[in-house]
Amino acid sequence: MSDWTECLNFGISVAKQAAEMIMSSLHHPKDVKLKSSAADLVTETDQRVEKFLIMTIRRRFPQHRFIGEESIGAGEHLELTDSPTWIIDPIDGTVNFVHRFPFVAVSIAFTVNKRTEFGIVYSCVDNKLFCAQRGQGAFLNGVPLHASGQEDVSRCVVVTEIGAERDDEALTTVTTNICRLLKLPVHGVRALGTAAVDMCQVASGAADVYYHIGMHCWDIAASALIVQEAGGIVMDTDGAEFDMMSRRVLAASSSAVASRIAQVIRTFPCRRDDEDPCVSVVQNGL
Ligand code: LIP
Repeated sequence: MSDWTECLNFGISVAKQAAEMIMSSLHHPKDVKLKSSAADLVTETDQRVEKFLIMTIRRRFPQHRFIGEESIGAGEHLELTDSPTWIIDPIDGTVNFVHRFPFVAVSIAFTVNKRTEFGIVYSCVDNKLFCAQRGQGAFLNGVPLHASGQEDVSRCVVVTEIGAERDDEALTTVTTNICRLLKLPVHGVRALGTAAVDMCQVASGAADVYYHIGMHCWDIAASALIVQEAGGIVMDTDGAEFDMMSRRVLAASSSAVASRIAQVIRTFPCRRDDEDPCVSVVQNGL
């Protein structure tokens, strides 16, 4: 079995440098542009950090491939192959970054043969480095992480996101899901504005559930492995096997809680991350 520790250590070193770039820009004026909706933002810092990460990693590992949020946003084709691939969100929580809401993270996942070998989530404001290497556990600043193991859904804290979609179907689904969970009941529902950090709360046991419809592979590829290596469950929102390209995820403290949440939440249609926009337009007659 290959050991990707050298890549992991290099990934941690560049994630820390990226976090310094983000923190040095957090309190400065930002050039903000819109992407898919009025709530889906990008700044020149997002683009500069992603360019730094890809250039620096490519110089060290020239044969590796990359999937970067802002590169894809600029029109690059998204294809996950068997090659060693770095899946990068340079600033997860861009809206938070623009508003200086103190939850922004660098998220870096590394896949080989389409399987995540390690994940890194660096929460910049509170200097929390979450990381995991397949089969070797999950850690927060070097201390082992363990999911809560909670099996009673009525004793759960649930983390989710409103997301960037603003159409009626998405907003109705998102708000109805939150109401259905509150009526179960659960102890509470939280949203930090960054999927990666949201999901790491399940790995640390500070939350018991994270679910989201509409996020992207770069938001959750790293934190999905971190949850799994911390003993948590990661699956699709209907209980099927997790598929990082599906734009749906359910992470939980236990199978019992995961199954109960999967019964309650509903989804809305999202184009897969790896779906060719032209093909789906033709197929759907859009
Ligand atoms: C964000 C996610 C967050 C979601 C936002 C956005 P970004 O990613 O982490 O969970 O609610 O709509 O997708 O765009 O800041 O990298």
